[in-house]
Amino acid sequence: MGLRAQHVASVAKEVRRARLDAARNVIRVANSQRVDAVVLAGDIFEDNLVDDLLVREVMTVLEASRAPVFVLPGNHDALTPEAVYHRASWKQRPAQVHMLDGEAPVPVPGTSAVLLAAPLRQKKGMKDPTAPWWGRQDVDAIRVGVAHGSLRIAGRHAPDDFPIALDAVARAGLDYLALGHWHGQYIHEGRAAYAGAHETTKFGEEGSGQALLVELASRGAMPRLTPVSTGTLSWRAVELDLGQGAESEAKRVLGELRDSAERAKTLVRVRTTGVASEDADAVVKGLEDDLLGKGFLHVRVERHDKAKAEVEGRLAEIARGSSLVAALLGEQSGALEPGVSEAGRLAARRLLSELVMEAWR
Ligand SMILES: [Mn+2]
Repeated sequence: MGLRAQHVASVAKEVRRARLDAARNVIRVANSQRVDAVVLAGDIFEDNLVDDLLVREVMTVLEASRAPVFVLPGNHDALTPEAVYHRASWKQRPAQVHMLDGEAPVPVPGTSAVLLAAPLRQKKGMKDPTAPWWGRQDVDAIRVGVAHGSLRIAGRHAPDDFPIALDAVARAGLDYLALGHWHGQYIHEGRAAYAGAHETTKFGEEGSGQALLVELASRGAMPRLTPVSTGTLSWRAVELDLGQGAESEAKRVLGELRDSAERAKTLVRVRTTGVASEDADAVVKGLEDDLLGKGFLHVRVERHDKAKAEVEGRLAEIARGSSLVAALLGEQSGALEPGVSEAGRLAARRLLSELVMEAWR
């Protein structure tokens, strides 16, 4: 809540409003499924500077929940002295909204389950937030951990990202571990999961716009996990390879976007790549106007292509310093091995263009 959405500044207000709508969806599903608890595993707020008006709007959403709502401070809304959770506006929250800000297990009313919380008190940290639970299995109840950080999966976490042991569930004797931090829904070995951000935050983000319905029958039983769609906006990212011919590519992109269900709720990003021919500018502009005219919420064209003349100029420059490159470009055809075919020369030229563009990036 309170996402600044500077990447889509012109519709930031709509994007922020959508996040409230999606939160209402979470509570609506929770009510219709008659859940025992709603667990929000951190980063409810973008930061601790969010507007008080937003804090009150979020409360109004949570007030509609029939089940108790448990809120864990994450790294964005960490429990620092300046935390949003210390404000008067948050302290006036509805009676069914509880903070997970302590170490003692929190019983879920009407069930035999307890929540173990790992509230964050800083933005970054090297320690596993679940470590204090390890080896403490003295509770005869369904044990649900609630933590915020990154599962220690190679390439998917930074050392200061509150790394979480892959076997945290076994170490702490948990039935289930509710995780927050990653935006995409991710289930780890059936007993730990990121539900995902309830609404997508940016282009190219996968698995967000969801919540997770978690059913725990008894201590030790495998949880039953059911993804629930809660997002309201769709973020479509498409690529336009101008090297493949601008006209046909523009047609393909238009066709790809034709099936967008609700255009007023769809943001589109078109990213151009490849070596652009002379007619590319006009075609790209035409495509942008076309899409804007079709009623999409937001259309952004990002040019990552290179003008043909520019690439040719750079190639010619390189060719002056290399007889092989010059030969491949066909400027000194005599320097090539007699066996090199015209097709081979063209392929080499294309490869060189790509290398030049790669170096530019
Ligand atoms: Mn986070």
